[in-house]
Parts: sequence; C-alpha cells; structure tokens
Amino acid sequence: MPHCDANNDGVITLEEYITGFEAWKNTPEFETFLREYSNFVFDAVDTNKNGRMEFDEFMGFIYTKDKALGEKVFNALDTDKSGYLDRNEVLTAFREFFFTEDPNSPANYLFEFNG
Ligand SMILES: [Ca+2]
Ligand SMILES: [Ca+2]
Repeated sequence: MPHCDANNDGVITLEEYITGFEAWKNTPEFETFLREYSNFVFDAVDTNKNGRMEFDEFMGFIYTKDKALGEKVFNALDTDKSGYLDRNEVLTAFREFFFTEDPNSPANYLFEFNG
C-alpha cells in the first residue's frame, strides 16, 4: 500500500494507515486486488473444482461451525438463489466486506476467524 506515510516521517500512524487505506479502496488497483484475491480464495475453497462454491465447501472456509448461522450467511450471499456461490457472488461478498458499514452484513462473517 503506497503513500501511506503522509508526513514522510518514516512512521505510519494508525490515522495515516486508515486514511491511506480509505484512499486505496477508491483506486483501480484496489479493484484489481479485490478480483485477484476473491479468485484466489474461490479456487482454494472450491475443492472439487467444479467452479461453484457449495455449502459444504463454504462451511470449511468461514470461521463458524454453527451450521444454522453458516446457512444464513450462505443464503444471504447466494443472491441469485442458485444454491451455490459463483465467482461474482464471492467477489460481491468481498467488496461488501471492505466497503460495508453495516455491522450485520453477512460479509462480516468472512474474516471473523477468531469468533
Ligand atoms: Ca465446488
Ligand atoms: Ca448463486
């Protein structure tokens, strides 16, 4: 993440970090990062390599082992109700994770590994 150290003192304060990250989120580079990252995760989670992230695969990815909660999150992310997540739905979930300010967004469950 370039240009974080706004006052060039060699120290990145939390404030500079947040400002830098907020600015970075609005660049084309971030969109590229988001796509590459979500494809990377998709390929890792799609263990049977059928191009679909199915519920069982999804449960192996998210932090919770609570099946009811997993189903709730999965169904919320499965926006076209196809019964599996495709690359676009996963990309949307990641974008939502970085941009949402809704603490109840299902995307927040994606990275709560310490829950
Ligand atoms: Ca699969
Ligand atoms: Ca779907």
